[in-house]
Parts: sequence; C-alpha cells; structure tokens
Amino acid sequence: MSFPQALIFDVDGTLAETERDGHRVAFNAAFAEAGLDWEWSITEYRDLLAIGGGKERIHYYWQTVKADTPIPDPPEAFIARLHRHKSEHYGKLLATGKIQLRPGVRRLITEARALGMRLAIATTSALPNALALLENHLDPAWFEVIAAGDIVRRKKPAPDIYRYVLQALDLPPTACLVLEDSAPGLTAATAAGLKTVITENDYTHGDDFRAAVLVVNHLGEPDQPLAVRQGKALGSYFDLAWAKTLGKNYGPG
Ligand code: XBP
Ligand code: MG
Repeated sequence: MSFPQALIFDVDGTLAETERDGHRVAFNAAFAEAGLDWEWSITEYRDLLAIGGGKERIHYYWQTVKADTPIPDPPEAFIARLHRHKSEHYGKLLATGKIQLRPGVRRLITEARALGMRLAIATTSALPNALALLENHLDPAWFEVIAAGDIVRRKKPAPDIYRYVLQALDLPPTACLVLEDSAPGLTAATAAGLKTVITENDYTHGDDFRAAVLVVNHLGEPDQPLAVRQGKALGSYFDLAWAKTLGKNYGPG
C-alpha cells in the first residue's frame, strides 16, 4: 500500500495561526460582552492552550484563576452560552480576512487533491469554528471526514479524535500522515499509531516534538523556504514526494 493514502490535518495553529489573533481575541470579546473583567493576554493564553477545547479552557480558568467570580447556576450552561458568543465573534473575525492560511497549506492540499488523495480534519475546536476557517479559505467538501470538538468525549492529547477519523476513513494508522502544530496534538496522533509532521509556531516553538517524523517552522513555498528543526531536510518546501519518504519503515510505497 502506498504511503500516505490520506492526510489528516489539525486546524488551529496548523492550517492557520488562529489561536493568538483569532480564538484569544474572540474569548476576550465574549468575556467583555458578558460583563466579566477577564482578559487573556498573549502570554497567558500560551499556558491556557494546555487545556484543549474552548469550554474546557473557560471552565479551567474560572476554577483556577477566577474562583471568586460568581457564575450563574448551572455553570456549564453559562459557560456553554459564553462559548457560543465567543464562536460568533470568532466567525466574524475570520470573515474580515485578517487570518490567512499558513505557508504551504493550500499548495499541499491542492497537490493532494490533484492526486485523488483522501483528506480529513481532526480538531479540538468546535465544529462551527473549524467550518468557519474551512469555508473562508478552503472548502469543507474537500475533506472526507471533519472530526471536531465534542464528537469524542476526550479531547487531545487523548487519541480519541484520531481513532475516530481512522475508523471513518476505514484506514489503518500506517496509511495516514498527520499534520499538527502542538504537543497535545502530537501526543494524540502518536497514541493512535500515526506518524506526524509538526509545523511549529510562536506558541509551540521549542516544545517536545521528539515523537514527530519531521518538525519544520512551516510547510514552505517555492519562494518561502521552510526551516527543518528535526528530521531530514529533503527540499525547501514540504510536498507529497517528501511525505512519501516518511512512510519508509512501513515498506515500499
Ligand atoms: C485547538 C483548541 C481549541 C481552540 C478553541 O484545537 O484547543 O480549543 O483553542 O476552539 P486544535 P473552540 O489545534 O486541535 O484544532 O473554542 O472552538 O474549542
Ligand atoms: Mg493545533
């Protein structure tokens, strides 16, 4: 079986730099709208990213940092409403076009589509937020499986979302290559038996990516070369010929 049969993409931080200037800004707008004096700075948000999922992140912050803030009962309903408002802000922000795809993302996806390679999404983000990014920049219809948010009970770093995608694609992990940007994402994919390419970003630079088959600063473009942080450099941009070599110890491609 040739490798890879499918590419599985994470969304936030991988397809686009959505965290710092997208989700964080939208969370803050929702907090202000709700009359909360909570504001997540760029540096504070880095630590909060360890908690995957917007609702979970708000809950964690309330419990650990703002436990003295009275929240109407039941807190889960209040948090869910706050998160819905956050998603509306996020959607509006994406529609402004301020957040663009990362280098090489469109090129790699276009190459994969031209070869009839299967594509999927595995994200911790809520489905409407993942779809908002795809609708603004790519096309949700290009992805055979879009696994997002609460579709699984345990979010990354648990492997559940990747196992869900593999089952939906009806492929073994050895047939797929994952593209991720974060340590929780890498842990999730690795635990599901998948090989992972990391495109690190400002928030994840320097994290422990030893389990990845390749770590680069971004996927690169012919006129915007990538930098390899870990693994073998085989060109100035990541393409499917390079991806094929990463399946080496699975046997001939
Ligand atoms: C990123 C996340 C998400 C986003 C916020 O997941 O952890 O929680 O920060 O999105 P991934 P929501 O990198 O796996 O896409 O508010 O929609 O949860
Ligand atoms: Mg990510």
